[in-house]
Amino acid sequence: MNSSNPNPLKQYECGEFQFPHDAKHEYYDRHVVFDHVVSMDAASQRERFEAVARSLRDLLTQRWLLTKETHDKENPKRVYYLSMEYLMGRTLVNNIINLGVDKFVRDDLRSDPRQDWTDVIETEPDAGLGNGGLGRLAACFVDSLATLQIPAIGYGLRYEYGIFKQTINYGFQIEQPDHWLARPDPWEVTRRSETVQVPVGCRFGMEKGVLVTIPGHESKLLGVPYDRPVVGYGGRTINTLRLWGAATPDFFDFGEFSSGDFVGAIVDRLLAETVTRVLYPSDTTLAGQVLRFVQEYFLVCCSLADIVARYEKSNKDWQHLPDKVAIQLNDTHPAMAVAEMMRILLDHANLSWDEAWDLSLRTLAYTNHTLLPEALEKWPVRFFELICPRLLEIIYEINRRFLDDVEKSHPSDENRATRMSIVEEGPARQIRMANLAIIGTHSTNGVAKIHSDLLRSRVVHDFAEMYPERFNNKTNGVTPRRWIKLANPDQSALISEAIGDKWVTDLTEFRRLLPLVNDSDFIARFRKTKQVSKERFASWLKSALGHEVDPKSIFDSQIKRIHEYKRQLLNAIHIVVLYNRLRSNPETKMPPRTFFFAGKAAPSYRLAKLTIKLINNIARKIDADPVCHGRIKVVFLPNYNVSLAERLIPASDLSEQISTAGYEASGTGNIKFMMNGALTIGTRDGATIEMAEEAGEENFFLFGLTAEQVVSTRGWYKPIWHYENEPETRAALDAIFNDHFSKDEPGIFEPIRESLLLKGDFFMHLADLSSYTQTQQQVGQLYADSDAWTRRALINVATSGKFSSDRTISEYAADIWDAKPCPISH
Ligand code: 26V
Repeated sequence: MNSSNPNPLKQYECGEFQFPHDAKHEYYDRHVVFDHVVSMDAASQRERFEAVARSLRDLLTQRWLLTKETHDKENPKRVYYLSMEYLMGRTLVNNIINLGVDKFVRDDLRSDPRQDWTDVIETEPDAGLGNGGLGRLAACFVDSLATLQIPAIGYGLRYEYGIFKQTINYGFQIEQPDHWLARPDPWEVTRRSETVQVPVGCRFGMEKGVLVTIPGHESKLLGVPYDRPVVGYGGRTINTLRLWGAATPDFFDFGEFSSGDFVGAIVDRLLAETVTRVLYPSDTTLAGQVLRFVQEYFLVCCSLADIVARYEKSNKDWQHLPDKVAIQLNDTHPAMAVAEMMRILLDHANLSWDEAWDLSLRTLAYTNHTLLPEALEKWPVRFFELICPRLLEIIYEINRRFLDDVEKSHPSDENRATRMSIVEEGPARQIRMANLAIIGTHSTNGVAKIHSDLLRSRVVHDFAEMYPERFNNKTNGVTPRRWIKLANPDQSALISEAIGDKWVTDLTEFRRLLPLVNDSDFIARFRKTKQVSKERFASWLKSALGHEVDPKSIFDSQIKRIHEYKRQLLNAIHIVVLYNRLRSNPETKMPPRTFFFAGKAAPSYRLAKLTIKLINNIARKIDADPVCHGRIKVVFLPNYNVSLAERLIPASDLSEQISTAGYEASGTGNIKFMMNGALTIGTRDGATIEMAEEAGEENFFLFGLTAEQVVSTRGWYKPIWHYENEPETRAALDAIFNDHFSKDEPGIFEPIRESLLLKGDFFMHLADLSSYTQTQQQVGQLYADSDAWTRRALINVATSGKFSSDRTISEYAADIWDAKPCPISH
């Protein structure tokens, strides 16, 4: 293929028909005018956005095709990443950066005088196809895979509604639907010809808005692929993110399914299409729901059919499957892949059980992302019986053989067999998806050192004992393209001026900043970039949400899903401690601070939603109190998403990573703050431990109980002791529980009182409060010495190199996948 740009306009310069504008704007103008049948003057910003995006897609199309052709020709081992979530955010600016076409965009596209560039960027909705960390990690991983030129496909679902939009009404979270595909998405390419069929053992119906199964009839769903380009930095490899949309076959049998009822048949059809309508907005528990189960089955079936079809196109012999295919399961959500791969190898390839098992095992690998017991998935056996009975047969056989092995190694240890069985007995038998994933894959990894250790030593101890060689750690990382270069152009420019720009693809280069820690001129310039980011954020905040904040105050941010274990409450209680100090003595010395919170609570998570309400009530009260003016301020930013993180992280001075030790598997926000020159106040949890190791603990604000101490304290921990013996703790809690922040809503925070004081404070807020308060005091003192603060911030940036997702992906490629780059020629 010739990779030079063709001129798609030539065909229009025909007879008296001419393209309306000069050739300089050929792509862009053509898309504005012809895609929307609108004059250049009349086009809306949205139409201009679509035209810019389409022009970029034109520009990358040939590289995208060339990537595919090269992979087809060279037949390298490919990585297939299976994930129910991809939290992509916006694509336009990311693609401009990764393609390296700023200049093209500046000169050609932005010269449209009617185009407001900021507006055009902001018209693009965030692709919010994920809940939080796990989904954003998948997005960083596909970026790194493409940048490292590893042949890879990300498979996921094309939810029409992403994570809900959060608004705040009287301090309460309100959920609104996020119809991000309301308008045609310029990045996606529908590949109808590669549609796959998904057999389902039943029909579906709707009862009170819930998808239910109707046993008796087998049916079929169709999976239609929607492909999105994943541009590697430098634009050489362009991989594909393939999202499946559910559809019903055209050959849908109206008679059989709906007894001649034409309208009923159409309704049935629409029902099948609900399968990919909406993302589940929870990241912990889910009362067993058929729709979520079908979504997981649908992702697995479509993706494996696609993977196997690709394999069969270029390979004759099944024996080489693990040499050509590596499938990574992002948590247990796609763990049915273990059974589905076995089904394909047994029923389609006609292999023996032992051959099939060996190939399947060597092809699949699993990543665990949580230690919360309630987030470990279990599915009722009944769902399997109804929807995919063959997979259940296979799971039973896997379990039978597995339990035989357990019996051999630990004869008559029935408890062990009961603990390790894939099937959990009980009134409603359930399938333990984590057990299935560990037994059926050659690798199980955690996402930070401590997490992998706890996984081995506590959560799945029996399995780690049985298969020690399968367990490993891959500490998370994030992509420096989006999280530094795109989000923080000022800091990026300064760093590139100092050390060149190799860091964009080799973040260990950041270490070369270390000598500059003693360069007072550089330190001043580094501080200036932070100040500029803070001012930019403050002015955005004023215009977008009407809040006024002081860019000279400490910008202190806690932005993440709202969860008890993440302890937004600890932060809130500390704010009340400060507030009380100011009220009792307005002369109290304390550097001005703005506390930013952002995050969504699962719609059914009562306590998390009440925490949002509490933060908002505290914010309102503090705003109204003159003693707090210019001293402390609290802002809850609604609708936390990738785009908001890109704005706030570069503007933050302090990052709050204050989970109860042992509960945050890794965290990835913590990493983004470190790279952008914020200091961290945090517990020894997740990747924060390794970050402090890299930067040196003296450059971190660590506090609180360790994971071991949390466990050993639990037995005798009495939160009430802290209430009775720590005057500031007591005063802060009294203020909250005696309705100081809720005069018109008496008793509203009672469930928080119950949780903290009556039900044992499971996440140990009060145990860590005094240590947290003291450490916050040290934060304030250091901030007063702006040189010392900035030096530490620079040390943090300089030592953040380990946490590039390029490093993480290189480790997966070397240790788990045995995958190598496949360079695409120019
Ligand atoms: C679980 C469930 C279960 C119910 C149905 C919907 C649903 C959706 C997602 C999840 C998994 C949540 C696990 C998760 O997001 N873990 C986070 O993963 C990050 C990336 O590894 C890590 O940095 C965070 O510490 C960890 O909490």
